[in-house]
Amino acid sequence: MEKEKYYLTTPIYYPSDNLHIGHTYSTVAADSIKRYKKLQGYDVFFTTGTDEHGQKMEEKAKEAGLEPKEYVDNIIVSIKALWEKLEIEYDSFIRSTDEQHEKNVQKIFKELYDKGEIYKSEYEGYYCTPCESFWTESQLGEGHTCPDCGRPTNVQKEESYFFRLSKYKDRLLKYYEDHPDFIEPESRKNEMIKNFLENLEDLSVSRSTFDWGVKVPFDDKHVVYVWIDALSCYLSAIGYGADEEKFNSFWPANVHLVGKEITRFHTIIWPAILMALDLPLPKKVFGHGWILFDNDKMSKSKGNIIYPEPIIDLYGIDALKYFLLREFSFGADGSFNREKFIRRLNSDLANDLGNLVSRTISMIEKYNDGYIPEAVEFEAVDEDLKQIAITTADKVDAAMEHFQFSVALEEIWNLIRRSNKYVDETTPWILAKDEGKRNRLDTVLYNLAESLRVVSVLISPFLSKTSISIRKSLKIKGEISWEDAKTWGLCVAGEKVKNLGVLFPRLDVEKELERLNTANQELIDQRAAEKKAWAGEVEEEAEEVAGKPEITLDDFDKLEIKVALIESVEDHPNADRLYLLNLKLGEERRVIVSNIKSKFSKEYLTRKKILVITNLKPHNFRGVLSEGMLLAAEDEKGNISLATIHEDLPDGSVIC
Ligand code: ME8
Repeated sequence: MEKEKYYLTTPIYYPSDNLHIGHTYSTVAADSIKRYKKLQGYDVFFTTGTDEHGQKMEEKAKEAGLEPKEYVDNIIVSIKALWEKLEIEYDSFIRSTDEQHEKNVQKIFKELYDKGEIYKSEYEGYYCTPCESFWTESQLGEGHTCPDCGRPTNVQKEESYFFRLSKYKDRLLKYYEDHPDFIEPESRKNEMIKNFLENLEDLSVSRSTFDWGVKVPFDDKHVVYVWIDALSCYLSAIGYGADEEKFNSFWPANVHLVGKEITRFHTIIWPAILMALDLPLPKKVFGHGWILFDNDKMSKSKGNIIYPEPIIDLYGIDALKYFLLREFSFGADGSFNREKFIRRLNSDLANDLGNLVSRTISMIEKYNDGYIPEAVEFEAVDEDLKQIAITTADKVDAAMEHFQFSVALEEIWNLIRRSNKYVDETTPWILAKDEGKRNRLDTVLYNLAESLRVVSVLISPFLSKTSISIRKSLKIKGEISWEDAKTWGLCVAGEKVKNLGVLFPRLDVEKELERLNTANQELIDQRAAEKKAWAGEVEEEAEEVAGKPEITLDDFDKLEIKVALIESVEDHPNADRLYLLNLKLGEERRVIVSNIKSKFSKEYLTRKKILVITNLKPHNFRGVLSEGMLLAAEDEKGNISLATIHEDLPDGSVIC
């Protein structure tokens, strides 16, 4: 039977070499959803990517002294490396500069224009450059600031194409009503209706003040508004315009995961565009909260950015993923705090999960030579454990229906804690002292192994590395499925367990705070140093392009440049690549040595009038004294043109 398709996306990120843990939030969540749905038997397609056009990027590239494409190409490498480090299982990394995508954006724009959904007019409004958004006065924050990012806006006027967004107000409201799960969490839906839908105006969808974007196909003075470009990436990634079968099998998306500040684009602009294109709408847009640092927004200028890399290097991917998904409620803002992070690692990963794994495996080793025993003698407490174990998956499902990761993990940890309690209740170390309790001991050990196996399935979408370790340790072979978490008795008696050592060591809070802080600061410093070195290089290059340092007229006056007639050309007797040019400058005769042999023939040069610096200190080139230097222009490819004069002035004339 064909698997049901499930299409899921993260935002299409602005290329930045500075992605912090906040940026990893959507991606870690999406990766978990992908693994969870896959385990349930869905054919999942997960898209992420980069949103590379726009004025901001054009400016950044300029600052870096690069062409925009060259600039973004460099950054993409670091973004992909981060996703690889986090073992993110995406299926498509779409770039808004991909050729097919650019074609799609033009096709979409033209289709909307042909349908009368886009028209040309003039725009005057408050423009926020970082957000690349125009705002009306009523939408602005205090002091004419951008309502999205809080930064100052400036008034700009330009000719623009407009999308008839205002006419979609009623259809959007009706869609929200008919599809109560379209916007989650619920609070964001109310915000959208109250803050944005009520005063919906037509949307400016082209820019003519910068160049770095997809050209409007029928008016190349304009580039397409970055948000149309970026949102359409969701379509391009699954074959829009190229592979209709694939596209139709995955569209509409099941869920777009986005940060709260871009929910508006995904729940108002995007559905309206799709309605105008007669395409079905995504089933859900989930606007998650922001991760703050100690309740403050993370920013480079505040120096409070928390990078994921040091956390992964010190504690592993699963520790970071667990903290992000467990600590914060996905829809709300949350604050990262190092101490909270370490304490949670200690309590949940070391004490609860790590402890259950190590106790179970070491007791099987100690009391049964490492072999999983058979369960033969049951008591009420076993049934209690079993019931909790096999019903946890349903509880996780209920939470995951609304992407409540923290609730889902809390349910799994209830089972882990219940299993640890089961050890304390059944006291295997006492049973082991009494040969008559052998069957009971075997049953307890089997149940513990089995409960751990169920845990390994349940945590697999969220802590995939740990899940694999546990399964290896219990010798669970083959693929697992979500159903395995609802079934009791799949551990095979007689298999020999493998001790993999400590999965999550207990951490000394003070010591780790210091280590974590230092590692993060080192990365901040290293990145700042790299930026500085890079800026230095760019400056040097710019200087080269801009030319040599300023000179005064007096400096220039020191040069003597004259018109010289090349009377004849000879090969240098001692150097294959050099010519000797015999020059006539009025009454005077001179020889200069020149390296233009590979560029010009003797015939070409003979009888040419050229410009020569005549007061240059003579220099001996391989035994021939050169009395001056000719002037020529050279381009980047090494093409040379000799400097000469247009008027037919006599040789010996002075350049002034
Ligand atoms: O907005 N906590 O890209 P982007 C949680 N290109 N999430 C955070 C965060 C934080 N501290 N900081 C950033 C864009 N994010 C557009 C998207 S989609 C068609 C175009 C999230 O790189 C932010 O909320 O600025 C957003 O969802 C994502 O990172 C990418 O942001």
